[in-house]
Amino acid sequence: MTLPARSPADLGALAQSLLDDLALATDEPGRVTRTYLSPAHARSIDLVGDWMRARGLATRLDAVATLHGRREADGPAGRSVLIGSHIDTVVDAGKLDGCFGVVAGILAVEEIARRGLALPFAVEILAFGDEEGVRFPSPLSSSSAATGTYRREWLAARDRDGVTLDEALRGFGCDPDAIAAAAIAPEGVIGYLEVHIEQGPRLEHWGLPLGVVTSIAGQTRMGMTIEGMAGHAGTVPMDLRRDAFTGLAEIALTVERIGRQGTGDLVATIGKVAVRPGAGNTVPGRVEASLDVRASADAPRLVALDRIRHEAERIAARRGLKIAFERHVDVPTCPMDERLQEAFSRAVASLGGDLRRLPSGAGHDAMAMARRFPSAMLFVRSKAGISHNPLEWSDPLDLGLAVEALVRTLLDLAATEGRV
Ligand code: HGY
Ligand code: MN
Ligand code: MN
Repeated sequence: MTLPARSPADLGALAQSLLDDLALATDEPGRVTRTYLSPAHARSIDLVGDWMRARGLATRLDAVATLHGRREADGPAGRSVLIGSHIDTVVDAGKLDGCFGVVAGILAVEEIARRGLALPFAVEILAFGDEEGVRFPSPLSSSSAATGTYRREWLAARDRDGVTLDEALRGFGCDPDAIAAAAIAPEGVIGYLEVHIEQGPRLEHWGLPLGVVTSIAGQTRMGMTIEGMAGHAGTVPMDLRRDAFTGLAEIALTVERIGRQGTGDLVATIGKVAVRPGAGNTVPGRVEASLDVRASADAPRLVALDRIRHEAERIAARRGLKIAFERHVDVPTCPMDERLQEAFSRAVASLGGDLRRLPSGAGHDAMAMARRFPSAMLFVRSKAGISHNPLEWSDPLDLGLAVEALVRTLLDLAATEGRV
């Protein structure tokens, strides 16, 4: 029995209601914070898993707690199309980042079934639990497991309570020793599609609801540790101090200056700082800070990193401080698959309006998935480009258009499957 196709407005309203429900799965009542392997992550797996099962998808959890929802092909078993994104969030997040990509996949698969349309391939929806790398310095770890590129050293990483990722996985009922089995064989996969909010201002500036992603900016994420000497705020003279925080402050302004001077839309950010011992009447003896450097081309990013490191070491030496860097992430600029970009583009064009392609400054699971599968992304307009912020918002009509575009992309791939 076929049912009338839902309009983009209806699809968008439905997507928004699911996202509103998912946002209630939070570790911090009153705001959206859902970190990897937390109680909120467990609740989100139950909720999204219910949505998948209610729509006839077979669900399973892999060794790194990625939730899989699979719809088999109509007819003889063939290859599969992967659709996914992440359901973990940053601290005090919006409702859309990552989560909408999973909701869009679920609604697109449902919509194809409602319309009585057949797909000659399976569709597997992946809800990744660790894209942001907020609880552990292990961004993209879930999608890395899906592509057999997991870094075993992540398992020894500790969260702010000293719990290792290995312990957290086992406490969650997962088996770190089975991570290799989480890798999806590339032979049977047509490609990976990710629908995601733009998290930037371009589509809004162009007056467009959707855009096709050309490439994802390379990024390097590091930890900086600066050691000085803690001391009494009332007795240590200013010229005898080895203040780790003021050392970081000078380094932070240097990072900003180098970021501003960079090319290739270079950006450089210090987003997280821990000052030790953290007492108001004590000269800071130690500071731990994050460093995040990105650019749409690899050369400007690598040049900036060298300059930052060199100048930070000079500042530390002049101030009698010791500085150490630890590299957590180093991913090159990631081009998206041309054939899948074309499929997304035809789908967007069929909805009317202009078609624009754009690079992504934000990182995504598609960077990890592209290591093993042809991968592509579709962006949805973000109001004022805001993200990683509770003010993050996209017009539900735009969300519905994205779901409809994903439906049409799957149908486009269905039309060519078997002939490629
Ligand atoms: O940091 C990023 O680019 C992504 O939001 N995890
Ligand atoms: Mn994010
Ligand atoms: Mn994201």
